[in-house]
Amino acid sequence: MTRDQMYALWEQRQKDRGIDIEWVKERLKNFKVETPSWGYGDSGTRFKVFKQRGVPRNLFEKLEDAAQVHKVTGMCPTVAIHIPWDKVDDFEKVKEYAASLGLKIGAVNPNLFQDDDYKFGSLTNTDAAVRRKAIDHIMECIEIARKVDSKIISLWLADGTNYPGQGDIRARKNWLEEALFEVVNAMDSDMRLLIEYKFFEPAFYHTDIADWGMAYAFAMKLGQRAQVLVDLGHHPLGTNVEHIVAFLLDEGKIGGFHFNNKKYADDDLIVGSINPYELFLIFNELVAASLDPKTAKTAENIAYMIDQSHNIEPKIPAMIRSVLNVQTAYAKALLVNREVLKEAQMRNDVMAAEAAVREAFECDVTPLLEAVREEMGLAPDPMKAYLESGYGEKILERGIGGQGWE
Ligand code: PSV
Ligand code: MN
Ligand code: MN
Repeated sequence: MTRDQMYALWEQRQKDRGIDIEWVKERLKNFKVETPSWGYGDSGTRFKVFKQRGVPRNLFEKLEDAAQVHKVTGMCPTVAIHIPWDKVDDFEKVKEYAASLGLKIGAVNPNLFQDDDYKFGSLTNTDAAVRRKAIDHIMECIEIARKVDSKIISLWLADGTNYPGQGDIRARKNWLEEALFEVVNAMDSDMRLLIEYKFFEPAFYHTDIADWGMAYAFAMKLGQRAQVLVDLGHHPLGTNVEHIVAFLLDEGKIGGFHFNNKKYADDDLIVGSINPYELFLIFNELVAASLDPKTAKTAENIAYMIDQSHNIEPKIPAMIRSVLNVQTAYAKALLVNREVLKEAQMRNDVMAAEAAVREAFECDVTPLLEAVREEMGLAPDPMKAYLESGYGEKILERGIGGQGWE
């Protein structure tokens, strides 16, 4: 059977299920995922960083690698940066170089965890001078965001304590609140502060922003410009992440995602490699919210981002795999027949409601994604296109010991 014949069969099946394929295709063509500059650099565990040959030596080369991911997937036109890892003298030049590669700079991530001064906390340090230094660093990131036309400051804090009694939890909360108010007030009205939470690590007793509720409480107090960022690796095992997503969507307080996957904790594995059903169920909530007038605007403004560490796998293929797995989960969520689901829910038909969701997950979306890519002028198989491009071999001349963790 030819690809066209397979697609025709697939389309007929979906039409018979009551799915509007043109709408699905349109949504897929407009979908974007941001990749992180640090995902192209060397990374590792606390035990070892395995240096890979060909890793970018600076931000410009990270952008070149990111451009390859965008070239084959057609859905990654922005790149998140991390300061000071990606600090350069001239950010105008970065903006121009990104544009020449068909890219833009996305979220600017301050680094408040790799300075000796932050040993006992950054924004929650007992020493006012250290808190000032941390605030000033975020202010510097706001300036950089202005220079590269970015509207997002994405904040993850490593702050926390290792032992009961080590810190005054409420005092730290108040220092943090004070700092966040100063930061948000310095931001332009169309900028957003995305507040990321994480339940442990590097702190092992208490973390100052440990869960979505704490991030939400801060975001509520801070107003319009502050929202919560959900990183899929930052919850205890068993957490119903799609429930958190649905709740935050309804509150208008979810601003972004860090996609990755976990088996145990913050494993930062390839998206969808361990639990693709969870990823699909998250997109199921996002699609539902995008169709509800109450939540459509919030859903529309979500920054989808990858946050991964490729410790043993080649970085560009790992990034492509993640992006494609995100696209697959989204495509499947678009195939849920929402009327059938709603009716089943309203008559409390547990089996039919569960089936309406699962049935979409079980659909093979390969023919759809191949067709969408062809209509976008892309190769039907982006991974194959990248592997055959020769880029992976070409960058080996950069040698070993590019930018990344020590
Ligand atoms: C550390 O847990 C982390 O993975 C956070 O998720 C941040 O988003 C990322 O590093 C970059 O700072
Ligand atoms: Mn993250
Ligand atoms: Mn993380």
